[in-house]
Amino acid sequence: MTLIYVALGANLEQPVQQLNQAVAALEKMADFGELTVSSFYSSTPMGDISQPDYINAVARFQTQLAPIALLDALQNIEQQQGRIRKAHWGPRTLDLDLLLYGQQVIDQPRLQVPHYGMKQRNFVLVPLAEIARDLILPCGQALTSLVTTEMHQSLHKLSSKELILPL
Ligand code: ROI
Repeated sequence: MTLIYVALGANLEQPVQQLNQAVAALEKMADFGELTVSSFYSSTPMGDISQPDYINAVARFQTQLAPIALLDALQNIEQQQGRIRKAHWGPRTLDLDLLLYGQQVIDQPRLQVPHYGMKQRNFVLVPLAEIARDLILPCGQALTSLVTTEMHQSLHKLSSKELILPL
């Protein structure tokens, strides 16, 4: 059994609903105990392509799946939610990125864990720190040492009202 973290992101086709649906699908995958999910955050798009703001969150659960089987399962959920991805770094209906698989370091053509971009991405680190304050990354770095005040300021945590009304 391994504790894993997944980053969720969406900026098309009612992103809040996309994330809620993805959380429900991940809950079915969680083997024992509960799935923990962070607040939802709206974030400005990273990258040069002009596109709508994203909704981002991070989820944690236990799994018995091996890393590649887990990746397949995550991609399956993306497909089921009609993943549209027009361009690399372009808008998408749903993105599920495996951030951490226990303390393992994985470097395979299809899968790099820890996720290559996570240390630079406020929309990953802030929700991750919300549910895993004391996390130490496989490289030995404490998560708290990576999260800055500016990172918090550039994200907007969605209120319960915003979660009910479609954005
Ligand atoms: N930008 C934000 N803010 N959130 C994302 O989830 C996200 N995902 C991406 C790129 C296009 C890099 N930009 C993003 O894949």
